[in-house]
Amino acid sequence: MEVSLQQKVLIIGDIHGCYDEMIELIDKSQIDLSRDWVISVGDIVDRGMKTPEVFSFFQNTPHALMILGNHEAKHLFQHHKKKVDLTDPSVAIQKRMIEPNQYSVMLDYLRSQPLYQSVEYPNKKYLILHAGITEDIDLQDMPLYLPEDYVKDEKIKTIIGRGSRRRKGFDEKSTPWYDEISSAYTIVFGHQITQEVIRGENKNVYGIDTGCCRGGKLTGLLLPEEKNFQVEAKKNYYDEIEKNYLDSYYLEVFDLLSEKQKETLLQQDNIEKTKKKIQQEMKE
Ligand SMILES: [Mn+2]
Repeated sequence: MEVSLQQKVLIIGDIHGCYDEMIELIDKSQIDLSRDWVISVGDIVDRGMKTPEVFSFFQNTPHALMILGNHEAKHLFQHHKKKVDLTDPSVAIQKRMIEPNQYSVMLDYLRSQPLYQSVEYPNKKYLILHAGITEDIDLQDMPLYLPEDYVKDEKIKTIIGRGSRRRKGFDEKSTPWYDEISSAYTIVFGHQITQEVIRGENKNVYGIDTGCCRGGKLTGLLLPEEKNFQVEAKKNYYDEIEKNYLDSYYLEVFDLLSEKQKETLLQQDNIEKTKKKIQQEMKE
């Protein structure tokens, strides 16, 4: 979208249900939502306690936009496939915290949100996406919306951050994509939790997920001045959810299994394996 230099745009990192911190951040930035804009880098759902409130804010505020993150994609994909991914508790946990009608309204809303969003000032342009891009991804041939069976599309998985920890440019071994990328845009992204904002080798990116849902900070980048605003998390919501929901999640999942699956899982080895898989998946 094109904006004038008189309009401010506040881009907010992964919110993950941290509604109170989000409102505090917007207040702190002093933007005027009758003229200025708020844009989320995606992952408004899961982890935190107030996803319904965050969702209502984006749905009901004309100048608030969001793009999709890997967590929104998980919800849409599992709904489309009509099955629960047993190794991934975040969707099941979130569904317990939101009223079923509102959940289906939320899915409809998410389905129509884009995978990326440009913000073009007269003198500089920005591209907002959730996880990142590697050089072989040309936005010209990227779809703007998430196809229902997107898990077969490596380009979409890259931009949205599905399976990131195993991807070159995103894993711990290779050079991070944001140190190598060259683009006509300054890229603003979330997904990767760091203590401080990521600027990359060439200072042409802003990575703004500072882990609010895990007790870190919620970061906003205010354009056109490129000024950071931050709000401290009120608590580590992720830990709390793990404590309160994960054990009952195991039990619930166990109930869903067939007799044969139960038998297999009851061999100590497999329980440990499954738990490990679940914990790994929770990190993403
Ligand atoms: Mn996230």
